[in-house]
Amino acid sequence: MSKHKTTKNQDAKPQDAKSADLEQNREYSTGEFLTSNQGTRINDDQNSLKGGERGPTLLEDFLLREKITHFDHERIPERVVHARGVAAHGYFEAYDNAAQYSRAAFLQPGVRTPIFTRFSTVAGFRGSTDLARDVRGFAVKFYTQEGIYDFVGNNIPVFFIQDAIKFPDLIHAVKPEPHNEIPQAASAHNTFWDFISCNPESMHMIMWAMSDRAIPRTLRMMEGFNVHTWRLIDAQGKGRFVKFHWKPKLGIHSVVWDEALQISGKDPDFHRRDLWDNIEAGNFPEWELGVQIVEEEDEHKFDFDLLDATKIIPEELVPVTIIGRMVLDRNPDNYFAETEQVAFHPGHVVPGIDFTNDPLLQGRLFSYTDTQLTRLGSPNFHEIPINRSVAPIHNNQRDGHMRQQVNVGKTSYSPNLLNENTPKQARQSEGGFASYQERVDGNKVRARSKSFVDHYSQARLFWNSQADIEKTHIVKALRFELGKVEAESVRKRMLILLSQVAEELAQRVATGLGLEVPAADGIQLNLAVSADADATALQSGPATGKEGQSAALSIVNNPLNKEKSIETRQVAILAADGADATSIAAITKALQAGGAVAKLVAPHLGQLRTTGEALRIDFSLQTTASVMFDGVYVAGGEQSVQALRHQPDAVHFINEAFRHCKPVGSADAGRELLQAAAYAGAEELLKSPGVSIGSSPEQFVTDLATGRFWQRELNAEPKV
Ligand code: HDD
Repeated sequence: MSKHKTTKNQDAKPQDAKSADLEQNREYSTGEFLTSNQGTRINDDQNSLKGGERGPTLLEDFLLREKITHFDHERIPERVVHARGVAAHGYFEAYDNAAQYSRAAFLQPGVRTPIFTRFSTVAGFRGSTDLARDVRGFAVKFYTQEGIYDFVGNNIPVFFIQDAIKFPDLIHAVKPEPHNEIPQAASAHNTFWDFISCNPESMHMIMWAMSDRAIPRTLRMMEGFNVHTWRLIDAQGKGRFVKFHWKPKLGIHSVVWDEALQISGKDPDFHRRDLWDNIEAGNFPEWELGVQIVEEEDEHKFDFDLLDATKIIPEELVPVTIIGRMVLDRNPDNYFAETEQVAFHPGHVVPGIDFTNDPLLQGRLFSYTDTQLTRLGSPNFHEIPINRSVAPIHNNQRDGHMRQQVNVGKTSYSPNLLNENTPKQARQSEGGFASYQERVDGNKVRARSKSFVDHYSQARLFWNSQADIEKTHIVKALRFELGKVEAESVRKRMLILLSQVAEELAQRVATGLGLEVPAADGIQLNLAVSADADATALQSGPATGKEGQSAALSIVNNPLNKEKSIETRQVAILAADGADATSIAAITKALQAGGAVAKLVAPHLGQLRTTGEALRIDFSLQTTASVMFDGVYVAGGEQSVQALRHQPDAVHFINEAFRHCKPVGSADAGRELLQAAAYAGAEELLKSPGVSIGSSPEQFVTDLATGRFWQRELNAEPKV
């Protein structure tokens, strides 16, 4: 049963400062009378007021009018990007080493700060699928004692463009096309790739977006980045450059594209449900916060510009130091009030954190408050409970739509004599924010720095760092996406851009498209230049001589995935009536011991007759599918196995799990079902790694911890 109760004397909600603050606005209705918005108790909410039982409704009916009017205005504009999201409450805890880099109060040793984290997809509308190939937003609101700090990042460490002035173009290109509003939540269409093909600065980001990073297994198993280089200021006022990373405790995991397509139909709320269910079950998602620190004097020691948001700092060059952790431990009470109305802004900073001149960041600093005025309707959006700071607010900003605060007194200006010249400015020693005094010197120009021009080297580093299967997935993703593009001119230009990253990549994609890779000679690849610019000077040469690798860029080889765990993994136990109770008990016990979740899936719902006690069935074959699970295990019992053998849904279940390279196991008797299921020939399936028949449940658990058995895919389609 849900832990969310509607009465006030519920089991104690965790009373961190923000939860206590929200309590002022919570409404509990259990046992209460129904009232109008004015507090008048309602006697009849089923019938409108009429002139006679069969007569017209009267304008006098204030209850009808109030109810319908409120309903008519229930919707607000969805976010122009990141419309689809899901969020949870939790806390951030600073480790002892954080304070050496920043004087921020929430980074002092052991300080625990309430947070609210919202994950999102970027392109789809609010009702779109969770499993779109897309960047995931990763936004964390810290309710610190010094005011709100917002971390507004993504699960990918770079971005498509280098300057914010291009953001509307990028988003117009990726959103559904304007004439027919097709396609929903997808980049696989003409306008997106048209834009990209003219805009080589996107190529590094494209590599990430076409990789499995863009289709996470769950939101709990992805990294988070604040993309730009930021600045941390320590207690002595010394500034350092910083890149932020969230490192997931459960490692980084993804689904495969075919699986994502199936999930979008079977359960478009897959990620949202996973986050909700795991928090309800007490499996609190956790990330550690890491920083890459660069001393100011080292700003120019790299072969890329720290201010360029299309570049990472490879972890081999500057290691990530872990400085704290975030735990999500409470679901919101109300989706609209919290998840929809939360308003993030990269410009919400506290003393100890400051900006850099990254031109993408600089433009963002304008956009986020501006967009809330349309979305939330008033400059008072900071008063909405989820946005409200736990640090007190005193200033001379006044009035506006829906003002909640009742400002007492007659002064609303500064300086003044009538109110002791307060509210007063705070010295830095009193917590006052003072902008970092960076020296700025230059002509006023609309221009791109030449140090931003190399567009392919890091894209190539990413490609080189991928395992074989990851390269194959990138090739397949590009074949899919460009295959959906109708304009051959765009496909060809994209092949040229890919050839600038890696010839092998371009060739493999071209084979799938049935095209040759055109020569790049004499073609102006970068069309994103100003009218008077020297386009040649702004043209990036192909990536050359960069054959390095970085394990942190791969999922398969990622250091975060070294620890093999089955925690919170979902396994389907396939069974029909007559199943062997002992085999079900053994596998369930083994899975639960490692923290995985076993679900009984059978041809029908209700109770499963077994050789022992009857068991409650979690899903019928009609209400779930193998794509909902990380592995499948066939229960023993001749009668059960024979029944499943003749169920196309059961056979398909195994086939699909096998095709998606998941562990497939069975008690001894299950062999026959697996043989019946083998789409690529029984022998191949039965001998494949990750298929365990009649071995101990522990073997299946080991396979589950391994995750996916990619060799199957590489064997099945060796030429991709
Ligand atoms: Fe943005 C929302 C992340 C570039 C303009 N952005 C938004 C959200 C995230 C990001 C996570 C959703 C926050 C939420 O859950 O409410 N955005 C990024 C990152 C970027 C980035 C990591 C590049 C490094 N964004 C960016 C640019 C602009 C915007 C360059 C405009 C110049 N973003 C917005 C916005 C949104 C937004 C229009 C829509 C809803 C909102 O702000 O509150 O202002």
